[in-house]
Amino acid sequence: MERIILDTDTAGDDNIALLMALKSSKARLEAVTINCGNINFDQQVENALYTIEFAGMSGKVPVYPGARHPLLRDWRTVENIHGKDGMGNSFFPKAKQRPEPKHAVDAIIELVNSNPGELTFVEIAPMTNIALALRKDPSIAKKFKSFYFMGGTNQYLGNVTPAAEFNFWVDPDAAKIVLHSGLKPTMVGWEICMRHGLFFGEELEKVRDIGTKEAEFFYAVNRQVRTFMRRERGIDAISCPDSITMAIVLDRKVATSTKNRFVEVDNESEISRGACYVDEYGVLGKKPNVKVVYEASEKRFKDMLYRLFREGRI
Ligand SMILES: [Ca+2]
Repeated sequence: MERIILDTDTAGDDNIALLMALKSSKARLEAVTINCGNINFDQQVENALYTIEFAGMSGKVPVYPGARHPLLRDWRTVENIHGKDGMGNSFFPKAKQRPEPKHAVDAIIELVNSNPGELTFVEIAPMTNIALALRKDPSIAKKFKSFYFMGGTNQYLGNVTPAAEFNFWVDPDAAKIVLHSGLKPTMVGWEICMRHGLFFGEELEKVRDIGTKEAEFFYAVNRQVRTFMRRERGIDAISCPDSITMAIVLDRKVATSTKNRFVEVDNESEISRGACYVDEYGVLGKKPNVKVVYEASEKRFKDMLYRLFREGRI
């Protein structure tokens, strides 16, 4: 049983990762924390609350709003990718559950300190909250059971600039703090999503035909991403970086190859802001600080999602 804290900038695929954690028999979601990133901050909070209600878990999983801004940088939100509401322009009704008054950073510190060695942290957003938590109480770095993040790239193209993946780009300073904190995280880079975490048009229509509310939810929250990918990237597909990360957390066999590597992020230059460097040959002579996922099983990942769509549970 994984007891999970999920940090999210809730839009599009974040909702699916959240739904997976809520619907997994192998996980208990202890808290959701919200980090600035994809879209308007308060809308992200609402999206997390809505997804919890959608899963029939209203009132059972607390949502803590966190950092509304990266540590040092300005950034741009991506409503153009996820829709104005971050939910494919579904404009779902407001959930009954309201966010907690406590700040995400304090919630993380308290939860980890009262459950040392027990909690798995899943980061599917820029890393501002966890960086602030690590600055406020550095001792928590050694108190996670495990730590996974979706972010960066391993010898691959960026998606927000030629150099950088979005989560690392939004807050490279926070990513730097986390990488050098002694946490030993597992990394799922953007390339894993592009190689193994795409749903193409025909598959999407098949998902829609399943006709359950979970299948329809998946189709709806990703609708705008599909339009964006068609128009801007020239492929009829949607990308699932956060849900493939959650699949790896829930079933280790989804990650078929991992390597310990030294990973660094560029938080100094402007053109390469947020660029991620995985020292493949160990030329820097630095001790590996990250377990990098090199390959994943697309079949295992999608089988898990299809189970969720058909049976409402995984
Ligand atoms: Ca995300």
